[in-house]
Amino acid sequence: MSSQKRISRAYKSAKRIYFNDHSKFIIFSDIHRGDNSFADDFANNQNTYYHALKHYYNNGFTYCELGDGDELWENIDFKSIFYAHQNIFDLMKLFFKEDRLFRLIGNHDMVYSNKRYVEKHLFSYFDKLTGQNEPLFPGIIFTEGLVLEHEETSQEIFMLHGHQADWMNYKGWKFNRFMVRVLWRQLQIFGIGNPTSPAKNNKELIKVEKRIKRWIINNNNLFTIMGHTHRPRFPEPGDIPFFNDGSCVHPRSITGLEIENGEISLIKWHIATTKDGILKITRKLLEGPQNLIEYNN
Ligand SMILES: [Mn+2]
Repeated sequence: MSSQKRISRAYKSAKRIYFNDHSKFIIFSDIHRGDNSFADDFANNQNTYYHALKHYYNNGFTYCELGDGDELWENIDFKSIFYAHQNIFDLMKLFFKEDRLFRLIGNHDMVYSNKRYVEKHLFSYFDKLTGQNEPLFPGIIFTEGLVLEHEETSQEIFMLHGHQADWMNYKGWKFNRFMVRVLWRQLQIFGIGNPTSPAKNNKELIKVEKRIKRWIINNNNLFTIMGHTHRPRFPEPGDIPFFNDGSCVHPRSITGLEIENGEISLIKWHIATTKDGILKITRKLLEGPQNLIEYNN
């Protein structure tokens, strides 16, 4: 199957929800939550991410996580990730309970396309304090795509992880996972990255972006958001409407896309130092806000 067909399939099988100008969404991807070891790229940003997510929870946002949320190549089971970042999962649980959490499949958490795996590992967890199984995300369904459809304008916003445009990470994900487990995890501790990842390989990154842009053009310039490459993208109205939220494993920050008041913005959260030397987590607007409807052409 070609990358174009795989992207179309992600679109056709996407979960669809309606939204309006009062809806608020925060879009993150590529969090790569790990086990908090030296190989856990996310560990540096865990406080920043937790603080940002709490801000969005308190302010009524719906959380769209566009894949690679959990790092299941380096970590064989979800349990070690869960206990390393339980505060984050407690927060995600609240989003889920209120029907404000949508999670997509990425190549690092492709096992979530297996419903039995999800039921076994994500529906509930063992609470070490109470000694009982407690609900985590009971009934959660991971999809390849998510489409937001505007109630009045019918404008569609299509979200996917993006590995559908990347053969080695779609068809070859089991081989890549194997290489990461036996080889790259060890090298990563010494600062050497995995060369099959488009996040670490510019040529691959450009190819993946080209394929998705071609699909967008062939599909009537559909407003599309993905992650996977870890490279934030925020086009001007009139350009190909290809957005990327970036990742949560940048060395010192996390990036994401906010949708609020019918507008989209690219934001980053990072740790800044105040005049008196206090470390403070702050939100910085990088691009926008830009009216969604202006991308409708
Ligand atoms: Mn990915």
